This record gives sequence, C-alpha cells and structure tokens, in this order.
Amino acid sequence: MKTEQPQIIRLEDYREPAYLVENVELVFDLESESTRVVCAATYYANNTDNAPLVLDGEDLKLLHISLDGRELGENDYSCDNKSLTIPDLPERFELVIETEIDPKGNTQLSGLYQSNGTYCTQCEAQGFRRITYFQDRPDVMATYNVTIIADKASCPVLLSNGNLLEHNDVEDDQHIAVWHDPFPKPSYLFALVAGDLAQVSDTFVTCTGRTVDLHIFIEHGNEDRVDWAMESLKAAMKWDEDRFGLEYDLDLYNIVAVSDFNMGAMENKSLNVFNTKYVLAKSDTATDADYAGIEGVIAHEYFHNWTGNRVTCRDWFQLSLKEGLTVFRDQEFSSDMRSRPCERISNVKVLRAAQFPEDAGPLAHPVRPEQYMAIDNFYTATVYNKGSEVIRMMHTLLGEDNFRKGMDLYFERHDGQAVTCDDFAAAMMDASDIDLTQFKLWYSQAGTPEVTAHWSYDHEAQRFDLTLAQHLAPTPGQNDKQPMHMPISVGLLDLEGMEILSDVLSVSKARETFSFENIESEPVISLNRDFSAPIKLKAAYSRVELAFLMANDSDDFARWEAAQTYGTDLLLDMVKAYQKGQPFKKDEDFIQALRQTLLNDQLDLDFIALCLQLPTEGYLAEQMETIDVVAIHQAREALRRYIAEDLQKDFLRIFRDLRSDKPYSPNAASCGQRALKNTCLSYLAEGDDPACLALITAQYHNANNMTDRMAALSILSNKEADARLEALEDFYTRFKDDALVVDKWLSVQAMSSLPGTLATVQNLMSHEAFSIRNPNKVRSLIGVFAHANPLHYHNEDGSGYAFHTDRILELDKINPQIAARMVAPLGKWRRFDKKRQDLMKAELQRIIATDGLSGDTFEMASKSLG
Ligand code: B3K
Ligand code: ZN
Repeated sequence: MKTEQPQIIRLEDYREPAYLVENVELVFDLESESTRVVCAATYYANNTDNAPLVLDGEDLKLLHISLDGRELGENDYSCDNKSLTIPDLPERFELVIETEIDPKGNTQLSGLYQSNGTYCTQCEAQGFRRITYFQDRPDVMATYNVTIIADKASCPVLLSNGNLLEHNDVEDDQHIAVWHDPFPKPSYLFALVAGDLAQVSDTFVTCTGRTVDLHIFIEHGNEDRVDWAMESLKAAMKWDEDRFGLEYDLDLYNIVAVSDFNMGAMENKSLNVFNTKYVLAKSDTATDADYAGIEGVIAHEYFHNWTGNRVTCRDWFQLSLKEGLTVFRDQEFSSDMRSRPCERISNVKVLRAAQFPEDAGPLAHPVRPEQYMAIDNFYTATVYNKGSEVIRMMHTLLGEDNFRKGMDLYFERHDGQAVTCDDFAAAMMDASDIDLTQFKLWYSQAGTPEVTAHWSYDHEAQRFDLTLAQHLAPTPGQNDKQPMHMPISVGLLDLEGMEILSDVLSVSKARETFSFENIESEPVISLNRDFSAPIKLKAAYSRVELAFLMANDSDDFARWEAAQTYGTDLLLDMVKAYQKGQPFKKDEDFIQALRQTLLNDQLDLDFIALCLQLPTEGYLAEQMETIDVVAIHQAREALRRYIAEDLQKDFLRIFRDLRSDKPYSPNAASCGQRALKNTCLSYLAEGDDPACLALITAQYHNANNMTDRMAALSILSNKEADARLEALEDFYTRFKDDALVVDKWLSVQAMSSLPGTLATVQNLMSHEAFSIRNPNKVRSLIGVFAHANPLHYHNEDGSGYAFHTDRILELDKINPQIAARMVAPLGKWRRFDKKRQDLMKAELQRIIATDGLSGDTFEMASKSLG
C-alpha cells in the first residue's frame, strides 16, 4: 500500500458545521470482534441552504442508514474510507445509522477497544468517528443517551457519561444499562466502559451541600491502591470551589483505570478513563514522583470539567484553550498542595526539557497552531506547557483578583459553548481593563524569545538602569516576528543580601530601559524571578554574583536558577576542555556555594535536593551549538565526582540523619526528606567506595518504600558491579506480576550509561515482560532509551538510530499515534556533527519511504527532515 499524503487542515479554512445535532441516541450491542452500534441523531440545518451532510467515519462497517424512518439505498449517499455524504436533506431530520466495529482488533487504542478484556473508549481527538459516522468535531455539541447491552458474566460493569437511568437483566445472560448525560457535549467527550472491574467508592459534599458519589474502577486485586487517587480527587474538587468558585455539576463522578492507554488520562464527562499509571499507588510499588503525578493528573482531568467540558474548543486549533488553562490550574493546585517553589522549578524543568527544544526545532508551532495533518501530533509541550505559561503570564499581568474576575466572566459568557483562545483573552481583557492585544502574539508566534539583559549603576545619581532587548528567531513558516509583551519580575539586593526592591516589569518593546531611582549602593539584580516569562535569558552575571544569588535571593526559583546557571557555565567550560584534550579544572567556589545551600537549615529539604542536582545532559545539550553527547557526559560525571569528593562527609552525615524507619507517607515533608537523602546517596556512590556500594545495596534490600528502593536501583544500574545484576534480578522476581513496577525495571535499564545498554534494550524487547502493543511498555523501554539516554542513543555508529527507526516502523502498523510521538529525537539532527546528521537524516528518509506509512508518522518524519 503506497503512503497517501495526508491533507493539510488550516485554521483559516474553519467554517461552522453545516448541521447541528440536538440529541444523540446510541445503542451498543457489545461483542468482542463485532460490536453493533446504532446511532440515532436529530439534525437541523445551521444557516445553510440544502448543503450535503458530511459525516466522518473510519474503519467502520456500514450496515444500515435510514432518514426519517426511510431506509436509504446506495444511491442516496456516498461513502469512502473517511466519510459518508448525504445530499438533499430537509431542514430538520432524524438519521439512524447502524455500524459494526471490531474492538478486539483495534490496536490503535482510539475509538472503542479492549484492554485486558475491558471495553473502553478514547474519542479525543478523532476517535468517535471510529465508533459511528458523525460530524466528529468539537463545535457539534449534543446531549447523549446511551444504551449498552452486554454479557452479564464477563461485563458486570456498564458505564457511560452522565446519570444511570436504567439497569436491567435481559434474555440470554445479557444485561442492559441506559445512561443519560444532560450536558450538551462534543463527541470527543463521549465514553463507554464495560467489563469485570472492582470498584472503590467514596462521596464528596459540594459547597452547596450536594453529595456526589465518587467511584474508581480498577482490575480486581487493585482495591488497595486507589486511596491516594481518591484523596487527590476530593482535594481537587474542594480546591476548585475555593480558588475558582467552581462546583461539580452532576451527582456522580466515575474514574476507570485501564492498562492499555495512549496517554495519561481522558476527561470524558463524568467518566474519566485513566492509564493505570495515574491511578494505582501504594508505598511499596509507587515512588514519590508517582504519587505527585497521580495527584496532578487526577486534578487535571477533574478541572477539565469546567475548562474543557462546560466550555470547550471551537476547533482543534484552539486546543490550548482547554489544555494550557487546565495545566495552569493543575500546576496551581499542586503548588497549593505541596511546595510552591519546588513545583515551579519542576514545571520549568519540564518546559525546558520538552518545550524549548520543540520551539527551537523543525516541529516548532505556535500555542495556537495554524495548520496540521494529524491533530494527534499536536498534543505537544507547546500546546500544554507553553500554553500554561501563557495563562500564567496573564495571571501575573492582571493579578489574582482580576484574573479571577476574568475567569468568572469567561464562564458567564461561554458556559455550554465551543469557543476560541481569543474569546478567553477577551474575557480577561474586559474583566481587567488591561490591554492584551500585543500579548496575544504568544498564541500566534512560535519560538522562545531570547531576552538579553544589561545593567549599570550610576553612583552619583544613585540610579540603576536595566536594559532588556528581546529577539525571536524565525521558526518554520514564520520569518518575521513582532516583539512580545511579557512580565519580567525583578528584584534588587544590597551587598548584605537584603532586598531593596522587587517589581514586575511589563516589557513590550524590542529594546527597553527601566530605571530604578534612589538606590544607595550598587545592588545585585535578580531577573525573571519565578520564571515570570518563558524566555531564554542572557545576562552577563559573574560567577561571584551567581554564588551571591544562590545564597541570598529571596525568590527561591531565582536562587535555584542561579545554581543552574553557574553549573551550566562551568560544565560548558569543562565540555570545551574535554574536546581540546585538556584536564578539567575544579571550581571550589561552586562547590562551596552548593555546600552552603546543603547546610542551610532555613531551606526546605526538597528545595535543597533540587539545587544539588546539576543541569541534565539534555539541558546542557540544548545550550551547545553542536551537541557533543560524550563530552557532556564526561564533564557532568567529573563535576559530580568533584562535588562528591569535597562534600563527602556532609553527604554521609545528612544521609544518615535523614534515614527513617517511620512508615511511608506521601506528604511533602517526607518526600523532601527522601529526595535529599537519595541525592546524598547518589553523590556518595560517585567514589566507587565499597562501603558506599554496601550502603546502596542495603538501601535497595531494606527499603520500606519504592522511592528508596528505586533510588538505590537507579544508582546500581550505572555500576559495573555484580550488585547491579543481583538487584535487577531481585527486582524482577519481586515485582514481575505488577505491570507498572515492571515498567520501572525496563526504564532503569534503558537509561543506563554502561556500555552494552542498546544490546540490553534489544534483548528486553523479547523478554516476557515486554509487549509492543502496550504503550506504557513502549514508552518505558524504547521511549526512555531514545529520549533519556543521549549517550547511547547518539552512538556514532548509528546503531541507536537504526534500532529506534525499526521500532517506529514496527509500531506504525499497530498504533500510529504512539509511533508518531516517538519520531521527535531524530528531528534534532541539525544540532549534531555531520556524521550523526547524515545517519539521522537517512533514518528519517527510511521512515518516509516506507509503504503504507500512517499520516501521523508521515507528518512527524517529513517535518523533522525539514
Ligand atoms: N485531553 C486528553 C488528551 C487527549 C489526547 C488525544 N490524542 C488528556 C488531557 O489532556 O487531559
Ligand atoms: Zn488536559
């Protein structure tokens, strides 16, 4: 089969739907390989004159169509593998369509499919068309009535959106459930689940005193792993009432966890479907990071009930309307639940690791993209994480009170509608009287602005001048860029480290000078505090100033940032030395600055742990014109060894002090304690001292929680020692029946810097633990290798690239969405030396030349080639 070039869909071509739908009646007769779906819908013309009705459909077997009770013959409509078109329609009509689908054969996990025998759906963005023929676009909103008929023994649980109206036994051991969702919704929020699942229930009483039943459905045997998800859900419901005045709107909220899922979770109205990874946790199987992830994702999906479901997107170009805003909301929630500075730091780390490279490469696109081939390729860090930064900047520019007024106005105006990013910005502007016209360029201009800062102090005039100049480099399809409007938060510190001034500058010109008067002595400036704008800041700080900010800045983010900037500066010098064959120089001042941080008892432990972590290899790579993965790895390892040598005693003492026999708790304070203890342990491991190896091995075996066990295993996985193999074997034996823990076992091996890692990964592909059909397994093994192991992935013999490409092509036939999402690392070819460039390009060409390639993968590979 030749690859069909996918069509480009453009924002400028947006037209309202020709017909709107009032109500959808769906009947599902569930059979594993041949499910029958009857869809009866009431359509009415939307100011269109006798336009044909074009319904989307994919992988459907059409059985019958009838229009107002009359069965249509083949001459009454036309149908191909993408759509069904019916001409000559009245103003208002009822259309009944019967289709047959094959849930068991659905390996794409889009539409209706089976996961370990459970029927479940994933309709965002375009999965509903794989269930029935429909105008599968978010601006067609309807109420839904859903009838599910299934075998009672194998599918005792039958769920859909909204309220359960009826549940009865019928003949032949079948039963039937009827659900009604009173809120009009787009098809992407439709959901159905049927299977043999266990259920854990609780209730939440809303601010107006209504009781909401909460249920979490999981596979039998997992009942003891849902407490944290349930706690998180209740906390999120309460937080949304307190912070945004948003109350839940139905009497029932269901969450179902399935093990085969293309992403993290899905916010279907009152029936969220989740990847088990974001539901199941107990202390001996989940790490602190897993607990935090569950809290964040449970909250994110819950928050979508208002930002996404009650007010949805007019079209998929507006995806960030719901995603950017909901990420902002979940980040704020997590900041209120745990340490705000640490949450901000980890959000910025994600932005820098995933979004900045996207903005700087061939796949750069604006927060509101203007064109796409496959919308599934646009669930990106730009739409989500940069989208959230855009909302955060509005929040900073408007202030909390005005922002809240803007949110209230947004819901007042648009509840029940499908709207645009412009509508959101208009509500913010109208509520605050702050002009966001220029600010909206953040939605349309791709790329990360570079802001250069220069400053000078005039002793005579007692004035401090700060000049900021911004530059936005061209991105694909956008050569000329306008200056952006951004809030830059600054502070001035005197030489004792006291804060003289703090302010948020509203920056809007290409070059602009801000003067601060009555500054009595030369201050040190702290810039872009709290990462107030998602920019690359170029500021000529001396190392002395960076150490000063590390020790004194009152803004914790800026304090951490100073440590990162200092570390980066140092490491890039070491990279150069390595490339020239020169010995590394040890910078005692940096190590002493880290020591001061380590010993500062005013700081939170999780914050100290973050400050002690050097910039990642990936971050360092982004700072280099031509990436040298070997030099980066060597330099970073050497600096870690220097730190470990000089601070060994401190690390050992703190490690011992922080060890605890207390039962595990996921609260922020205990997480901080473990984070710092394990950071100390990882430095202690640098010396290859047998006593330290014994400490690590002991922690691995004696840990009473997965965070500590996994921390020890990660350290061991990089050690050429028998202890590594023993621990890996022990880990698998202990946890082989636990899919989520096996994922960790795969990842830790895929990340190893030891020689032979690619061979290990290749062997693991045929291990009983691995399945290419399960997205979690694919991400844990292949995804982690390609994204998080630069040293081996970019091996100069090209073996990493070839292995990766083979897997992309293998996956493309099974699950194109997952295959396409794996292409990005190859798209970084421009950043490497000629030899690697050629190897990477050749692999991209090999992908494109493959017959029958999916549109999703074609888009990513062709754009990556440029
Ligand atoms: N809205 C879903 C993502 C759907 C992805 C479709 N390819 C989850 C979320 O962002 O909440
Ligand atoms: Zn979302």
